[in-house]
Amino acid sequence: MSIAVETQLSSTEDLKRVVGYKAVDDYVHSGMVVGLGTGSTAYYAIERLGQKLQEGSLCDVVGIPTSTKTENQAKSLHIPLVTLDTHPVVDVAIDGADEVDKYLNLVKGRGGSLFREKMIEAEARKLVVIVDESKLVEGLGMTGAVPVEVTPFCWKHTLRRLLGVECLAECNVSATIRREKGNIYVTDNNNYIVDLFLDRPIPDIFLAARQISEIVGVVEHGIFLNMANLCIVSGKEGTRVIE
Ligand code: ABF
Repeated sequence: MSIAVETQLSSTEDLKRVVGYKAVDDYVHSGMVVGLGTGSTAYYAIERLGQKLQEGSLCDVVGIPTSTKTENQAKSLHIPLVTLDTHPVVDVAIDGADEVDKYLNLVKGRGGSLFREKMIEAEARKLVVIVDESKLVEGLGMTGAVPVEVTPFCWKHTLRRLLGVECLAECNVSATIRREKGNIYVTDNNNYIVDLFLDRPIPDIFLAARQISEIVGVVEHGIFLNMANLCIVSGKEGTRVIE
């Protein structure tokens, strides 16, 4: 019996659920405007928020969704939704990440919703990142793509310009347009995503972020610098908070 419980608690879904629930339990209070992240970990935070509003242990909370997927989940749970247009200050935002370094800089967007995430989370008084420990890295850019949202207009040109980003040259950068079921993936903002792949961590992440942003045709990139206030991390040993 105890073995079954232990196995269950260390499943990937449990690792995601525990941080999602903890983020809401510890950082969301009645009356708050909450940025609702996107992804399979943020899913559990939204689930928890819906439960607490339903049972009445939280009230007067409104959410700002960072994707249409999250918007649909929040609506199904009857979480009242607003936008930055009417609620420009976000008390707390809760979201997952693809990579987290020791300074709490992040790579995000492998799930496809980086632009809305960055726009909303940039306005958050507190950004709570929720991950399992597999997302913790020594240097950013190594475990998968660094996503860049680009305009559909002349995207091949923008992709070539991204390949030419000077400070990525030493990481042997390669780039692909993101596809889904054979078609080019289209974001919630009707843009495309170029995924950058590197063979080593980006040496100067601030310079890389700046050089990528300077390319006309880039809408936003998935490098989130100096935005996260804390990170709740789950592992087989339990959860911990990095601040
Ligand atoms: C979003 O969800 C993205 O920015 C990131 O790509 C992803 C992490 O998702 P998951 O929790 O499913 O690993 O926040």
